[in-house]
Amino acid sequence: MTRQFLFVTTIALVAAGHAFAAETRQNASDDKPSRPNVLFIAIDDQNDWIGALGGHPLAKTPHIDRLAQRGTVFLNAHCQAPLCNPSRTSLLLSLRPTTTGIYGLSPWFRTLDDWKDRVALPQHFKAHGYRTLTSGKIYHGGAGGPKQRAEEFDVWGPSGGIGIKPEKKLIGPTPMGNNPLMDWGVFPHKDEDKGDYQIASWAIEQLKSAPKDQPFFLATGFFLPHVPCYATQKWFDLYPDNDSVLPLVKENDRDDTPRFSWYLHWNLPEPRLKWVRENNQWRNLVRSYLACTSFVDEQVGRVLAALEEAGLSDNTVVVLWGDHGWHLGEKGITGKNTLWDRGTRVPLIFAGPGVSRGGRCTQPAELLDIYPTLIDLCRLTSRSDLEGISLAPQLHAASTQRERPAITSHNQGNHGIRSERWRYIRYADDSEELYDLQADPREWTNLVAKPEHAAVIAEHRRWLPKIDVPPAANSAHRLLTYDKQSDEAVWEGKVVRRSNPIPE
Ligand SMILES: [Ca+2]
Ligand SMILES: [Ca+2]
Repeated sequence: MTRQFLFVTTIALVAAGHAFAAETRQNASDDKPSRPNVLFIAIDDQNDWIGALGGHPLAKTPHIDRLAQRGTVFLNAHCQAPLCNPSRTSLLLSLRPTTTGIYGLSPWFRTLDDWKDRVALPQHFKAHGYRTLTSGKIYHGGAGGPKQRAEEFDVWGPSGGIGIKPEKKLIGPTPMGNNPLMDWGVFPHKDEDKGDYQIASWAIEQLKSAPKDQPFFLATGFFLPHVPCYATQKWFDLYPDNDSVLPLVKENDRDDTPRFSWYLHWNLPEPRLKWVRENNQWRNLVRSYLACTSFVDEQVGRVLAALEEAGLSDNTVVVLWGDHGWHLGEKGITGKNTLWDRGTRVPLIFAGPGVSRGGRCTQPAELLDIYPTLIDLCRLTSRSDLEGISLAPQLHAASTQRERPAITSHNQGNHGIRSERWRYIRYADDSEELYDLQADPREWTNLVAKPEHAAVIAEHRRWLPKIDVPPAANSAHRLLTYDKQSDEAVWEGKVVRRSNPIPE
């Protein structure tokens, strides 16, 4: 954070404040139609295994698909960080992790002097007269005590989460510490006892009782298909119990990825492909993830049905997003923390006033674009301190070109640049990858050494973040740092050397 950047930001905020005051006065005196409501739906660890996105041919998500038909779906949308806390912080502030230094699961950005007073997306809506409500997982972790929480949203519903769970792990001990979250499978229970069912029910109640004279910003954050992925038999029955359900993987796919690519997920509780295969868990994991995705889809459907029944569909902007992707065997791993499409590509769907029906946009889009897009759709005062760019032109006409690619960063110095056709990755040690998604949608063949692609590589390098700050104070969990001079990487406080075997 440079002094100059802070100064410019302060000027911009003051200017925005004046503009807002002027507009508020104007609104009080005219009778413009009231602003649309916002229904803001987050799904944790939801990759592109959604019918409308085509990431998995068997994925059954009829309710989300219907939302996509009613609105516009971004087929090339990517998170700014492949991990909960940095991705959500980026989305809610419209700032890149490389600007805030939030790369790990902590800190909470409000604990940092630079960002403690930053106006987050729901706060900007509150400042425009909206009633703001939240339940489930929107920010990563709670916002602190009641006083701090009231600063973020007016009304707090249930926190959701796993809900009912088995007394002990279903799949037995997993490698790298037997983390209790690393579990999945068929578990008999009632859907009603799940955290996600309960937050959907709460959201439905809020829609039914929404005051008519005040617009709302209602945030609903689903936990599944984040692990542990428990579901009842009926959800598993949607998917074949044979190997046709498995994603296509290439054996030895990592032979042409740089060693540094392993450092981004060096030692984690999420098992490798080798382990899930050897322990007969691959198909069970894939089916569990899909079953939980379909379960969440049903909860989304319940909320959308309530929106319709309350007569609010025509005056409510719905945005649905996932915070990052998830591997289920591709590139030899399960879990997040990668810069490939499986780790970065997410659902991003808008519907409602100002959004074309049936739009399918293949232009690169970023989750931090949501903030300025909602400002546009709801005619709020614009802000000059956001790093996102409004998607309103694409919501009007999906084929409208975007100049900027989607950029994902995972710890300082590691960036993925996704254009309409290509993915370019550069790691902190300067190693690189290049994929032609048109010819190679699974990113199996790293083309970076091919001289004929020099121009493409140069064009993508141009988009590497110019601001690329080190981790913020008190950063922890899934943190990687690298010192070029000594060629020393440090993963979660431990030095990783070139000669260390890759952990399994
Ligand atoms: Ca997540
Ligand atoms: Ca490969």
